[in-house]
Amino acid sequence: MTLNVGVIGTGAIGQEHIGRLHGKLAGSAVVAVSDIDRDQAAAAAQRLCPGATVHRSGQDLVDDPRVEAVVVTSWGPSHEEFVLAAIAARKPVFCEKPLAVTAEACLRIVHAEIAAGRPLVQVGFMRRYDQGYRLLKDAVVSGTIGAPLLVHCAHRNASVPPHYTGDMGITDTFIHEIDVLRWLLDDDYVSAQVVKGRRTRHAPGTLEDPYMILLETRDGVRIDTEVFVNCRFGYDIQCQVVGEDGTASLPEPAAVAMRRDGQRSSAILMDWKLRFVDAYDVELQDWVDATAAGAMRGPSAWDGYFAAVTSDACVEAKRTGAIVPIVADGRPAFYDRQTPTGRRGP
Ligand code: NAD
Ligand code: ISE
Repeated sequence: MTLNVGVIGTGAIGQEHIGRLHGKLAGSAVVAVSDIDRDQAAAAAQRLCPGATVHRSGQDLVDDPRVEAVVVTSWGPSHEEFVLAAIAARKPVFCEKPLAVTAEACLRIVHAEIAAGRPLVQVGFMRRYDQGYRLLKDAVVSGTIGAPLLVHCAHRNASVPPHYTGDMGITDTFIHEIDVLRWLLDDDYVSAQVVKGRRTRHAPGTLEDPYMILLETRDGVRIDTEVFVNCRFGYDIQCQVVGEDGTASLPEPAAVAMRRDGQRSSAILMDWKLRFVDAYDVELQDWVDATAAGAMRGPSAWDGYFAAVTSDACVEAKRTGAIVPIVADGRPAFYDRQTPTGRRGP
């Protein structure tokens, strides 16, 4: 059985996911694509999924009877429209993060999904599928380091493109930590603070870079994260949990250790595509398998909503310098079904 997928948005990650869903993973094929840049969509289809229909709009793609499930990889501000269209058509939809750009928009998706009567939405929080984060969660859950007290993280990108502006350090980048740490600790957040410091001369335009984000969880765990998106040296994701009896750290990606010319060195990956290549594969294979079986078990629309509430609070904290409370609606019982393993899955 092959799941026929339509992909809306054929930019960087859209092309990555088309390559996965058409040829790399088992049980799926990409039968339709669309992008506001139609030429780019046509070129991507020709290269990655020849024969796929190139639709004029995302809505046309959703309406295509051959499309059984939808993948949304367009720019964040367009996600809400396409996810709501897929829900209206009762088609399962995998949406890259962020689910939508505001908490209100995410809540509209939550309400539409509940009204549809069955889970249809998965959000692309792929770090939950990364082997390193899974091992780290096992270490925390096993109690080996005692109760978690503090978490130290860094999210560093070598550089960012010109369209990366404003608060994208939070809404596009830190949103990964927001989701994965909530899953890792099985906890929710209660407050956020942002501490800005000296600005790197490598930051483009008026972008503020780097800064520190401090989160407090319901259980009292304190999390500090350095967000630094023009660090130059590579793509670097760090996470260390400090417990009552020890610490546990995210493993570094495997790299050959070299000795040469009086130096010891090992390569650092330069972007997210390679750093999380296996996690994306596992994530999408799981989505294909679950979708084909009529289930939905990954990060839910509710997780997307809670991430947006947190990211909205971080944006306000960055603007005001205040410690901002994080207040979300109560989780509807509907979402208990999508998290069968552990308190919050996947
Ligand atoms: P990109 O700019 O390379 O590609 C986005 C594409 O969307 C472009 O081709 C653009 O023309 C298209 N698009 C924009 N509005 C559209 C609309 N209304 N209808 C159809 N197409 C439209 O960006 P990207 O890096 O591929 O990011 C896309 C999404 O994926 C973003 O939400 C981003 O946050 C997310 N992303 C996630 C990860 C991850 O690690 N999970 C990594 C990269 C990007
Ligand atoms: C990008 O959209 C991603 O999701 C990457 O994982 C992240 O590291 C990067 O900062 C974002 O811009």
